[in-house]
Amino acid sequence: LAEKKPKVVFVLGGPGSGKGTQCANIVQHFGYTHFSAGDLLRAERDSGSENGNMIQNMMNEGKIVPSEVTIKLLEKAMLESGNDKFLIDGFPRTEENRAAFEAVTKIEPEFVLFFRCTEEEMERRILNRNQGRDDDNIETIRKRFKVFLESSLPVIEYYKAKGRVREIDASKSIEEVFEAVKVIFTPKAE
Ligand code: UP5
Ligand code: MG
Repeated sequence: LAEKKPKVVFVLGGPGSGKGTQCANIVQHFGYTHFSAGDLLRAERDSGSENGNMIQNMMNEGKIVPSEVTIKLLEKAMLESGNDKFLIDGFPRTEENRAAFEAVTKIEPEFVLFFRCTEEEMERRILNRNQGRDDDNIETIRKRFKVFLESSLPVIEYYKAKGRVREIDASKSIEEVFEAVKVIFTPKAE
């Protein structure tokens, strides 16, 4: 995978900040292939894999699945896609995730898109979503928020220190957020 020198953008933000929604828009306009780590893990869980129960239990507690499981799924998806431009949504979620991904794939992100949103708004969005996700109940949502603050924000801080973070106010409407996203993805004229 490293030999193909793929272009990777990590798309990060709290639960319900709009990562999946905006990634779908970016795919339409900018030719990226989108992989949500959460979606890949849910598909793995539903495939009858030996890790299925473990994944289900971790997700119900809002905990982070061991890096090697998630990284394998991401690598496989990227290799099979045939594309060389990827949006990786909802990963890395811990410093350990980040370091393991770098060590295994030798890939560093072009930049990190960070959707900043208030918890109040994220909670409202998740509770309105109604897509039958087992982790979309108020108890698990609170756990996901806690894990995001404690484990995932440090990843954003790490990339911020490297000047790699592009932050967007994600509490606005879907259209307004995408206008800000477009500015970031549009190549600047020299
Ligand atoms: N919506 C979106 N944008 C809106 C806007 N601007 N205004 C109003 N409404 C908006 O959006 C959520 C809802 O809000 C939708 O109904 C949408 O229409 C609306 P969505 O785009 O789905 O937000 P997203 O940020 O993708 O929310 P999601 O719930 O998917 O985020 P999580 O980060 O919580 O979920 P994920 O699937 O990434 O992870 C789930 C679990 O998997 C984790 O808790 C963890 O247990 C596990 N996991 C790992 O262990 N490792 C990983 O690497 C990844 C996940
Ligand atoms: Mg999502």
